Amino acid sequence: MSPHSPAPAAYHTLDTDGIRAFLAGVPALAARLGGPAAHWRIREVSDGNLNNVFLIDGPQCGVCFKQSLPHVRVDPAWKMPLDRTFYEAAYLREIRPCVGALTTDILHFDPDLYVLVVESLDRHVVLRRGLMAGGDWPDAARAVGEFVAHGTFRTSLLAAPFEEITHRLDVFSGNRTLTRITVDLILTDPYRDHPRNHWISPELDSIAAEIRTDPRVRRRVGAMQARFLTCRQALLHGDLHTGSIMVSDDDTRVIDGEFACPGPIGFDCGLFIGNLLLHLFACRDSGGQDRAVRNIVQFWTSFHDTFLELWRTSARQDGNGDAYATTLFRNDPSGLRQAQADFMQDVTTDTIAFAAMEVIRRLVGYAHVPDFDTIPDLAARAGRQGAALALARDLLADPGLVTSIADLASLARDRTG
Ligand code: SR1
Ligand code: MG
Repeated sequence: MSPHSPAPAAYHTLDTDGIRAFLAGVPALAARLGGPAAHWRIREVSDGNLNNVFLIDGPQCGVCFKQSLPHVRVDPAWKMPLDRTFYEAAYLREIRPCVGALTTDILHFDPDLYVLVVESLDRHVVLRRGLMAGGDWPDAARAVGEFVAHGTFRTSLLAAPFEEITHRLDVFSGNRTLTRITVDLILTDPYRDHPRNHWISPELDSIAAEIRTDPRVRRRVGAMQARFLTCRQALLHGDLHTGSIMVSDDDTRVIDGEFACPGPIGFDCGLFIGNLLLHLFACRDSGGQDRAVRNIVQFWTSFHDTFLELWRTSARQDGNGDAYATTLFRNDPSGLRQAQADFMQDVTTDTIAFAAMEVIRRLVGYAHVPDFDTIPDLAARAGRQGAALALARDLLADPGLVTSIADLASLARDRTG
């Protein structure tokens, strides 16, 4: 399967009648929904920036329908190729065997209409929206850590020989449309004048200018650009913010893998932690702030411990990954432990830098987060955003400021005032 380019002639954007007819024409989906198609309830739930998303409920079951648009959903003037649902489908096929029910099951992909159908999560809420409403899901951050650990370890050269790994990663190197979005919006635009950049108030002018003019920030951002584009450690989700997580009382799912690409593991970790930091700075009550700090630490502990456990188990079972090969360390267990600690420290360093860059792009770049909308007073909102930006600036300017995620969380907590 490979994506069409340019758009196939058969492509058209489906409205609710079109969706009903489409689903009725796929026997497995029609059977899953049950009953006559005329009885299916179809509602639009598009929440992200890029695609149309609908939930369809039948008498038996529900499904989630997602279709690429030939433009950015929230900005029709921004034209975009359709191939993103192809990559999301490919990511789900790749990752589902690694992470099981921590993501959704793929039910159907149509390569002409760029339609992806997955299981419906209609008893779940988007984690970002839930956190903004003051909710708490004490197991969610741990589950996301497990997702990242399994998904990245098992698509890395720690887990299998290069013949099994690199050609699978190569597929996702083709995800150029959305990788360009990441390169521009996260890694480049906030550090230059660009019409897409904006912020909520002139009170942020000075910190935005400082971020752009500090030579230490510039050097670090350059290094992180190179790291993102050259370090093919594993298959990344690529857009792991709190809007890409669905939670219920007893279940957590990672969705929206359309930005999947090969890259450094700390990128996924950094985006998730960056969004938890943004939530922390947007929280005004100490209970919410405590929970945000707890979520950061729980995510990291879960990711770190699960990843290392997978590595140790693989090494004990004579794992045949070509990186840090078991044969190299057969008579040197302490050498392997040190190598593992060094590897995890590199992931930590990447995570802190990418978290800082995610904070910056979500406040002075394009695609801001809504978390701060919970602060009605604009000056107070700008004050909190300024504090988050100053922390991000300091983290990039001084790589020695914090060297662990626990220290990052407590420094951020101190800076919320
Ligand atoms: C034009 S896309 C803007 C952002 O939305 C997605 O969720 C990604 O975060 C992307 O950077
Ligand atoms: Mg998304």
